[in-house]
Amino acid sequence: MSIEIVTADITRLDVDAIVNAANTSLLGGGGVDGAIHRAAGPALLEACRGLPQVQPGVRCPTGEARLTPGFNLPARYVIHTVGPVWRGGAHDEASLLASCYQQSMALAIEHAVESIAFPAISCGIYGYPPELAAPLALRNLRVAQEGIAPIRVLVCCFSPSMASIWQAALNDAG
Ligand code: AR6
Repeated sequence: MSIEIVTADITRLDVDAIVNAANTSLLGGGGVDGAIHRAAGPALLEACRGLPQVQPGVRCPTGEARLTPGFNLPARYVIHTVGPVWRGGAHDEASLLASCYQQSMALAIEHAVESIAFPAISCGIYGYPPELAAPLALRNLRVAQEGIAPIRVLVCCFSPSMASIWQAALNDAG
């Protein structure tokens, strides 16, 4: 098992895949989504546009994941996932966030990814408390790594304060 917490701009990381905290349209937005689209270039938007809509305007329902090439990024792939909006915790937020990590890891394994970086999905604009998101994410990442060839998993935080919350959760998990 290998999980590391780093403080960095995820678009700069030299890994096989980076995960995008997207919205259901997959057509870009603010936060890490905006940064990934800017760094990958316009071909990423075209690739996302080409993904099938499961409902009008929805290319990836909340809790699911989709894979595209990374285009101008150092990463070969972008795995787009849509975290839940935090609405107090009684609206399935935890199981939807768990599903983001599970589905992203399943796609990574399917594509023989050897290293992958996750942002703190839902912990920005979507308002998920990071103290609750971190242990849940790490638990799911650990389970996803059981019984497979080792994958290097990074959680890429954008600020030292976010990284310290994730590092504490990693330390607590032993
Ligand atoms: N590298 C790593 N982490 C980053 C970067 C970066 N370049 N930029 C921001 N973060 P957010 P969400 C951190 O809001 O909460 C978009 O508009 C950020 O500080 O990007 O899942 C989508 O289109 C925070 O800790 O994602 C959706 O509409 C974490 O990434 C919505 O935001 C996630 O924050 C998704 O909201």
